[in-house]
Amino acid sequence: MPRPSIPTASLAVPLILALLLPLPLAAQERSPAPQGAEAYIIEPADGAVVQSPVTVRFGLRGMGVAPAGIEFAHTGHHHLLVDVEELPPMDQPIPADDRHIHFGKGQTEVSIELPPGRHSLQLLLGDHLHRPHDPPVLSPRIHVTVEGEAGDAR
Ligand SMILES: [Cu+2]
Repeated sequence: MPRPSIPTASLAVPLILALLLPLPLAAQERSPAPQGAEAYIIEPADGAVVQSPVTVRFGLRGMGVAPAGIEFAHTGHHHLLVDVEELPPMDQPIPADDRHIHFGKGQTEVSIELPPGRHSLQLLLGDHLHRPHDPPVLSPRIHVTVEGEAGDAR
């Protein structure tokens, strides 16, 4: 049976590409944040006792809000971290799950369902590629208590 011959050159090109491509991406510099840029939670107040759904309003000083995918200096979009104890790595795109909520359309508030009990909320700005800026624009972490009988929401 004749064996198919694989020309080595055709293999070498994709291999070289595969080796080279991740490098420029990984080495891409993070978007700079201007000095004094600040993210903060306008509402609710730290320590507030609230009812679900909770309206969270996002504040940003010294930078602008732009939708994800739009590369424009000193802008970004908000990410709401809910009950996140350990911050995600600051040199990688912010994870997207129910504790790391992306507002890629440039939203500046959300109404979020939270079960009764104590929760933490924190904002982290991400650039057009969902990466934290350099330095990261991270709000203080606040805590709220959602009213309701234990077991109400589950
Ligand atoms: Cu994002």
